[in-house]
Order: sequence, then C-alpha cells, then structure tokens
Amino acid sequence: MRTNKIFIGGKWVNSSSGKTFESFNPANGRSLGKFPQGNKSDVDNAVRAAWKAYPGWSQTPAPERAEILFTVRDLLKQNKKELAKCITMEMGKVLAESEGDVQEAIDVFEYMAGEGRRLFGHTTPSELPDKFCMTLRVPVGVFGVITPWNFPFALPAWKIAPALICGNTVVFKPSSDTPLCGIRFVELLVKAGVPAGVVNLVTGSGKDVGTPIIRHENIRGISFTGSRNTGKFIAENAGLKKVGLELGGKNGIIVMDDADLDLAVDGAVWGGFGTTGQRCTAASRVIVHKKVQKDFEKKFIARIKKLRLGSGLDSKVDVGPLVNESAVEKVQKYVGIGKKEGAGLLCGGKKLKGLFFEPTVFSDAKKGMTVAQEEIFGPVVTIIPVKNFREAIDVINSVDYGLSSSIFTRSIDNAFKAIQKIEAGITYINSSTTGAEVHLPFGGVKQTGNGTREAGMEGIDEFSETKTVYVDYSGRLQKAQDIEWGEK
Ligand code: UN1
Repeated sequence: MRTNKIFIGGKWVNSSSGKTFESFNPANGRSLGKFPQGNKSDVDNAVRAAWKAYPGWSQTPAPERAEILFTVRDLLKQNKKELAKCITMEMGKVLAESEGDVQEAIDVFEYMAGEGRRLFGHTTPSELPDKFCMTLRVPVGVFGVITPWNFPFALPAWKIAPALICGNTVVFKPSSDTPLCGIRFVELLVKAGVPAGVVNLVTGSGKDVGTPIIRHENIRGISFTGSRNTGKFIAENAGLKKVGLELGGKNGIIVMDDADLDLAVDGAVWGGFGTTGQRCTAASRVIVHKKVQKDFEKKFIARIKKLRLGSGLDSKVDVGPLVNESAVEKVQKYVGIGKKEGAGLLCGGKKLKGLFFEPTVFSDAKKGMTVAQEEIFGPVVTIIPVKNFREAIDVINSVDYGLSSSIFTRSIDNAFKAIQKIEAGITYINSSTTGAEVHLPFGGVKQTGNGTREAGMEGIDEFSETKTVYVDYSGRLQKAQDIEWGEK
C-alpha cells in the first residue's frame, strides 16, 4: 500500500505524529493508501517554511510568478484524464464531472496567471496641488487554505492560484476525504516550478490540522470552503486574520407557469443529482407554479427513473456514490425527518448497497419544513408548490443561505424581477443553479459566507491588501482637509 508524505519547505517528509489515516474509494470501499495524520507541530513547520519563502516569492515580479501559473495550467491540461480518474476514485463523482473539475482548475490558473499583468490598483486626483494619489495591491502574507472534497482540484485552484499571483505563500490542508487529490495537486505545482516553501501541504483531520491553522498566530489569511458549522468556528477562532468563507447553500429553482418545462426538468435533474447532490450550488429545492406542478413532476420523475447509479468510472453511469458513511447517515436522517414532517415522497428515499442512495424527491412541501430549509448535501430535492411569482420569491428567500438561484420563465419581466428580488450571490435565468465560470465572481449572501467572492477580478481582493500611496511633490508640508495649523 502506498504510504504518502506531507510537503514542507520543498521536501516530502513524514508527519511528526507518526500516525496515518486511509482514504477509500467510495464506490467500492477499496483503500487508496495511507496518509500522514498531521498535527500542530507539522503546521508550525509549514508556517515557518512559508514565511521563509515569502520574501523571495512576494518580491518576484507578478508577471514572472504568472509564468509558473501558466505552466501549472499546461500540466493540468496534459494530465487531465488521469487526474480526473484520481478524483472519481477518491470522491465518487462521474468521470465527465471530474474532468470538468480539472478543467475549472485549468481555467482558473490561466485566468489568474493573466492577472499577473494586471493586479490593478487605481489612481485618483488629490484635493491638494502637486500631490499624486494611488492604490496598490500587496500580498497578505502566509495564507491557510482549507478545502472540501467535492471539487478536489477546482477549489484548491480557486484559492491557491490567486494566493500565488498576489505574492502570498500557502499552507494547504485538503479534505481528509481527498488527501490523494491534494497530493497530486501539489506534485503538479512543484513540477511547474513553484519554489520550495511557497506551497506547503499538511494532510489530516480538521481537529488536528485545521484548528492549528485557523488559530495560528503567524498565519495572516484563511480561505475556507465547507460547512456552515466549520465556517462559524473559523469566524470565532481566526482572530484578526483576513478570512474568506464559502459555506453552504439551499439553492432553489423557480419554475414559472410560462417556463419551457423540458428545459426546467433538465436543469432540475442536473442541479439536483449531478455530483450526487454534493455541491454547495446544488438545486435542492424546486419552487414550482401550481399550474404546471403535475406536468413538471411527471417529467421530472420520469427522467430521474432513467438515471443510472454506479461507479463513476463507468461511462454509462450518471450518479455516483455519496462520499462516505456519515454522508449516507445524514441523507437518511433528513429523509426520515421529511417523511415525519409530512412532505410527500415522490421517489427514492432508500439507501442502497455500499454508499449509494436512491435519487429522492419530496413534493408538496411547505417552505418552513426542515427538508426545505437545511442543506442535505445529497441526492434529495424538495418541491414546494406556489401560486404566483410573489410567493415564489418569498419561498426562495425563506432560507438562511443565499448562494445560487435560478428561474425558468419566458417572461422578461419575471426574469428581471427575479434578478432584483432573489437574495443570492448568483442568479441563473433559464439554466440550473450550478456551472460557475471562473472569470466571474462566485460567492453568496446571508449565511453562505462572510461576503468575500472567489474567482473573477473580485477573487483577487480576498488574497491581497490594498495599500494607499500619497506622493507630495509640492516641497511644502501640505495638510488635507484644508487645515491651518501652526502657521499663524
Ligand atoms: C462548490 O460546490 O463548492 O458552479 C463549488 C458550480 C461549480 C462550483 C461549485 N463550478 O457548481
């Protein structure tokens, strides 16, 4: 069995804990190897290495840093098929989606490499003569990057590419469900020429590795994607670090009575059951106009019945397993709650062999029911019927989250009203709730995060500080706000 190492200061080393954990293929339970169970002293070493590398990296011109990012892009491209296979084996989603995951990483490295020749600040006039004002972007310092297992290449890329282009160095903790993908990712960075200490990797649990990163006195920024509970823990424990949180969603698709129903069904199936529902942008609620509810449900269920479950490596399969045992238990728990609260089970509801779970639909749910409010992160869609557009907006906004959203309608008025009224970071018109493109900002409102955005130009803000510069060439001590002092 392959025993892996952590990566600190440019060297693959053993964890000082001496302990290991295993990662398993969720489709068949086979072990993918042993991984070091990192601890606080590994994190301390990683932080020291990251600071040691910081002066050199942060002072390298950004266009030169970008050359390395372009090489990462090229290597991801060359190895796309094989990396996708690694993703599918480790977290279960089907190969086509895993290739999409790698493609997203390719795109973001390309986009952020391009930022190496931008990283814009701005200039603006001074209120005083012979004085020049501008802003610059400067790096933050050492960043802790903590990522989930559902996009094991795209999400580390969303964070590490902008962190690097801005001149930061990184301590990276991948999810303990996908340590192998994390290692493959770092191997590729090293091959591309990322200097020693610029990216360090510590594998292990949230408690043993995540918490020491979050609380570390010498880490200046944290970028995290994952559960709301962990997000809250970070907000409470990171102190005055610059923190970016991308937490969950309870995303809704509104289907109006004038929608193209076949298109809406396509969107609901893909959004609800792609990645086995394990996306923060999953369409876990469908808010359907009563006039078309029955038609929609008939077509929706017919499509779901055709979904083939199995190993994501099999090209005929549509839906893979859930990631682990506790994910299965969580889905089972919510299905039980849905039934108890009186939502109507239209299909599915049962655990199958191993970590597979039937695609499940609840209907005639009320907006306040638990299955209409809480993130399940599995193949469960809750249908909530509404009588008009106003009620649809009320329902879609009735949750604590605000990540993605969608409306299917042929009315331009409804489309634009939805853009205006839906409380979410992302709104799709006549498309599903997933499918973010890397040159646009990604993130949510309300309890989906703390207001930061990833990807796009806004993605640079999370990983840089703004420095304000005043240059006075008047030869006098000029004072702003027109103050006269000591001059009489
Ligand atoms: C996530 O689930 O954490 O738009 C991110 C999407 C993907 C990213 C999802 N590109 O669904």
